[in-house]
Amino acid sequence: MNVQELKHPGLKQWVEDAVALMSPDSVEVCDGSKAEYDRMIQITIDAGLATPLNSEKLPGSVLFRSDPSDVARVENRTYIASEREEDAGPTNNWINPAELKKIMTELYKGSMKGRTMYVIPFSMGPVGSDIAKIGVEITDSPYVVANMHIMTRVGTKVLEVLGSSGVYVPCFHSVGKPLGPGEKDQGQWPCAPLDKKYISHFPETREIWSYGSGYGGNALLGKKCLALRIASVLARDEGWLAEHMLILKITNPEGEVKYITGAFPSACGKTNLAMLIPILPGWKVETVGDDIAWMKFGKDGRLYAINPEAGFFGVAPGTNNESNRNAMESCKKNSIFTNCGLTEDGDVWWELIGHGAPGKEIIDWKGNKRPAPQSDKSPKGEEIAHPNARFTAPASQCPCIAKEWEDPAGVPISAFLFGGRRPKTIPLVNQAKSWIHGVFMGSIVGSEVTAAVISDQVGQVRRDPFAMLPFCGYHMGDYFKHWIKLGQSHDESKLPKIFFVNWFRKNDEGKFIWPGYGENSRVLAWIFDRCSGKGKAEETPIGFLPTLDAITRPQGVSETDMQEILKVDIDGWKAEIADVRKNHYPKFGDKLPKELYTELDAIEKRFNA
Ligand code: OXD
Ligand code: MN
Repeated sequence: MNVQELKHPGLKQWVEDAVALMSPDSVEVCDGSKAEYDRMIQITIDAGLATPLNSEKLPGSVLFRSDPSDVARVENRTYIASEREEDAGPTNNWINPAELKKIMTELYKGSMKGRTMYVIPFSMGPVGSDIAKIGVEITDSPYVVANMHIMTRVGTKVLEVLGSSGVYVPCFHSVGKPLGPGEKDQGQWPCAPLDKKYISHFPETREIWSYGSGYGGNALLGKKCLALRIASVLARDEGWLAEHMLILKITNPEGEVKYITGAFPSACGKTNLAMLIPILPGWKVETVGDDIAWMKFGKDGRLYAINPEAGFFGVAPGTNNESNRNAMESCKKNSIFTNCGLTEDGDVWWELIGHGAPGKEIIDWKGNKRPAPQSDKSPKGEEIAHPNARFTAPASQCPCIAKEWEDPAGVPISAFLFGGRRPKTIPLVNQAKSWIHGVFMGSIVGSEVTAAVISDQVGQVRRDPFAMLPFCGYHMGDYFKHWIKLGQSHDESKLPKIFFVNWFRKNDEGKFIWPGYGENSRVLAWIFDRCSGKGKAEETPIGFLPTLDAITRPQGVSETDMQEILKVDIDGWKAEIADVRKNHYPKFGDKLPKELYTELDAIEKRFNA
């Protein structure tokens, strides 16, 4: 489709203005067809950016290698440009919106020369769902178009819902690498240097402007930018929740079904939990979403969640048939791999994939030939796949996708989980005493830093409230307030119950006590039962903990181990509370709701009682 055929006058004008600013050689409005996807992939293959993979092992799949300077989300180049700095809050970067638009307009001038501008109408959530939102991304990257095809619903059907006056979130994206006459990418991933990259959000006008990066959340603007940063602002204003949460469907042996959502900071096994294979006989766990949940109240007063995405953008290293067989199956075909190793037989390889690589050589993520690894580990410090290498796979290919994953009405949520990597103190599972206590739990979520995140802070606990720190489009203190307000304005008995889980407790030798993965279904079963008013628990100063016999023990976990991970570590909690009081809550200044200090005081008092 060409721009002239657009039926929405505002959208047409916006595209025409962008064309005048960015000067692409040509413009295409995406229709979302398979033919279009195939064409995008062919364009990237012809430009030397994509390598087709072995058509028997990974049919319809390709591998990309990005520039080494463009391998992850760039949090220090990500901006919440609200009118007032205090509305962005202390945990977001801020630039005055007019000033930022001026800087970026200069960068966008002629930035698409030599390239095609693609106009991608996309829906976050099933097309036409009341909970869904429409965005339109303008990009000069066919890699982005292909990824958006998998991660969102794209094309003509979205324009039909938008009609001639519908509301959409306008999203600009340019890789920031115009081409001179006759110039081609020739295998060189196009992007701009770090100090020219901007991932900008304008919360009042609900706009997204991204420049200089072609990678992941910086460029696939439906995901973190729209579905979390902008949507969190919409949710605050409209009385719903846009959260960094997976969505699970759980069925017990009696056939009863419950849905739960869960927020975990990066590197805590969220995708693995979203696709868990339960070891408990008779229990079934299915996936509705692995990263983001949008939740609105139904007429019955319950919260209903949709997964706004249509695919998985999963971290490859560490994914194998033991840790996540369903993810391995999901990316067996029609998938896009980025920054993985390439084996001699045209297969992908990454650290902890579960096997060595065939043949003599392998090509690493930087395009260098290296000796093929015999085991599933690379030489230390010389990864063959980048630690943030990714697979983009259609959710519909997931063997455990729930049949209602695209239900436009969403699924009713019974429980929220919060979690993090906490080697000490935080028990295996703990149920909040009330909504406000649960909000308190969410506000202090923390996770031990692993080498994959920030190497110079390994072992320290980094607080990441609600796992939203990099994704909240406004002041986090106001975000806490929004959660508290929802509790106050709804019938608490119909709200999800809140739990804190921790699969990562370690013993004094530094070994994990709890085996995790499928064994976590033992904990999910207790949570499920608690939501039905069952499941044995004991009230403690920190919340409801399972009694020792309430959760069956996995092999290799002794009764003493179980006691250890289910007890209240009084000294550890006192230190935790002191840390929150001294180092965490003060960051939010006077926007930190007083109700949270009241919770903190109450827990402290219970210890001293
Ligand atoms: C992600 C993240 O990539 O949370 O989903 O970092
Ligand atoms: Mn995420």
